[in-house]
Amino acid sequence: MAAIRAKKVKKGLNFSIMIVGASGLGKSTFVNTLCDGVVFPKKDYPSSDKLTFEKTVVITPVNVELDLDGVKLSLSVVDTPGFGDNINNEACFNQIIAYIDKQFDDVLGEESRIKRNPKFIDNRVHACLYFIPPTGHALRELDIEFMRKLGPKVNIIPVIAKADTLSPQELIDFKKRVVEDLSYYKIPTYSFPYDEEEDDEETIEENQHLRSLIPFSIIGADETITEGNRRIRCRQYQWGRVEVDNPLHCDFDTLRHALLISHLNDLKEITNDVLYENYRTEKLSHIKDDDLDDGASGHGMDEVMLQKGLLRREEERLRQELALRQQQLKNLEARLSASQTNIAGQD
Ligand SMILES: Nc1nc2c(ncn2[C@@H]2O[C@H](COP(=O)(O)OP(=O)(O)OP(=O)(O)O)[C@@H](O)[C@H]2O)c(=O)[nH]1
Ligand SMILES: [Mg+2]
Repeated sequence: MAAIRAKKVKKGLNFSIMIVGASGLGKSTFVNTLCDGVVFPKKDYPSSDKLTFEKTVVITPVNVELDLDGVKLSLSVVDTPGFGDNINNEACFNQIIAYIDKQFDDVLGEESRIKRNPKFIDNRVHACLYFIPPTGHALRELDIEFMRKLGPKVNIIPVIAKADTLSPQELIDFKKRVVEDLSYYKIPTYSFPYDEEEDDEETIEENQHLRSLIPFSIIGADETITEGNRRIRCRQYQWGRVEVDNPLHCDFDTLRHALLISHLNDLKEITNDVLYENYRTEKLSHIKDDDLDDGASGHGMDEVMLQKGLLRREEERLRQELALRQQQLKNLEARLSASQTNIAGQD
């Protein structure tokens, strides 16, 4: 398993994550912290004496090239507008879900083409970080509803935003309550799956540890200080500072490693083999139902075209397979007749 992973990692990788959550929870700051650079610059507003982020109002995918110990990772980060202060959260939800669906549809469309487009870019979202506000109470109805909608389409990783605003004990209690809620409301989240029989002990232990950290506590910061030759990313307060990369202060570094290194392939595989496959099956079964209901002239011409495309592709695949088999048969016959000639010659 590790060998296969290492091989894939060497080739250069791409990965796509989405950041979702209520407004002002530090989503854009997190992106900058994750990429260790300024993906979203701060703006200087005349009404304020502080530099601050521009509010994210549209879904913004950005591509960032990262170098992880010599391994190139092309990371697509999809920042989404914060919801919660909005009268119409529904519109915001729909916009986010439509984005995820659109990436699935693009792949489905591409698969149905006879000739693949070499320039096609697969933008399916492999992981969605869901930012939970650090209320210290429990999950809000809004969070439950949204995560339940998102869960069947994307690997959700719940995180507690601005974890530095809770005391260590408050954080422990809050995490416990969130875990109870996730289970009680049957919210499908990415669970760092492992197989007791197939996986080695180290993998099982690592995954159990990561599972025990859900929901990951997150601190985002743009500030960096230097102590000796140590570069520290932190938020400073009068009483001291909280360090982003210190596992004693929050789970940021552990989550970053899991996302971008250790579990990147697993998240991609689940996206392709389970989430996309479910989406595809459902979509195609709808096409069939629609055809039965309305006949081919009914609504959804795009979908009829899509189904025709899939059939055409299957036909092409069978034709190619037939040609290959015929060629193999010819080769076999040629070898057979050559060996018969040889035998006749020996006689
Ligand atoms: N205490 C604390 N503040 C944070 C943290 N992360 C970000 N902030 C601050 O929270 C404010 C909002 O941060 P943003 O990153 O713009 O939040 P956002 O979720 O992108 O906001 P919208 O785009 O409006 O949804 C900024 O002033 C940040 O400096 C954190 O981990 N802890
Ligand atoms: Mg933002």
